[in-house]
Amino acid sequence: MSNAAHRCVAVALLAILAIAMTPLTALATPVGGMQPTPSPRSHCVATVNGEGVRCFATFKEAIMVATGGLVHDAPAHPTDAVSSKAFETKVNSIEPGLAASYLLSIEYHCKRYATFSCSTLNVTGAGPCDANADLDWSLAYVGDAHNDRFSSFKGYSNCAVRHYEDRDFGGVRTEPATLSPDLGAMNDETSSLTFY
Ligand SMILES: [Ca+2]
Ligand SMILES: [Ca+2]
Repeated sequence: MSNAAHRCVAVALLAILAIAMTPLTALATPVGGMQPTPSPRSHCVATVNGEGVRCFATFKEAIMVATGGLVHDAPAHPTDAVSSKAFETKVNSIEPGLAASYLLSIEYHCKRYATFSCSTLNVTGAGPCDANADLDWSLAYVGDAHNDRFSSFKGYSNCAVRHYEDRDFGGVRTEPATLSPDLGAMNDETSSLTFY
């Protein structure tokens, strides 16, 4: 092939690539630079005994319910909860037996706990996790609205969390961990959880 023919092929390939890339770029850039509006009732609370899922318009409300009313001043944005030492200390220092509900983990629909419109599932139990490596709590199904959605998480109340691909603790599973900014191969796969 001549140099000119090589150039033609290269230009044609670049043109195809440019066309293929256009929709991705458009998707990544919000129209007019505006942030998307979070959907209402996008912060939910699930209890490990399978009582069902309750959802709230704000993260603050969800945390209040998840902690039995004891933590009423959570950060407005769930992204800030991850980096707030004050919030973590408040949640983790609730004595066993004091509250009717303990926050076991915050499961984020987005990676790195981020993005303006990130929904959360706040999983609760009747007590914190204990100091032993044994199983303390389990949630056999995260619910239709949260199934195959989690991308990052942080454990609370002394809990390490294991994520399972299928409901009832089946399929691929992660090792128990206290947090992960990116669930990697398990991104958007989790259907059930256990707490240690
Ligand atoms: Ca799944
Ligand atoms: Ca344990």
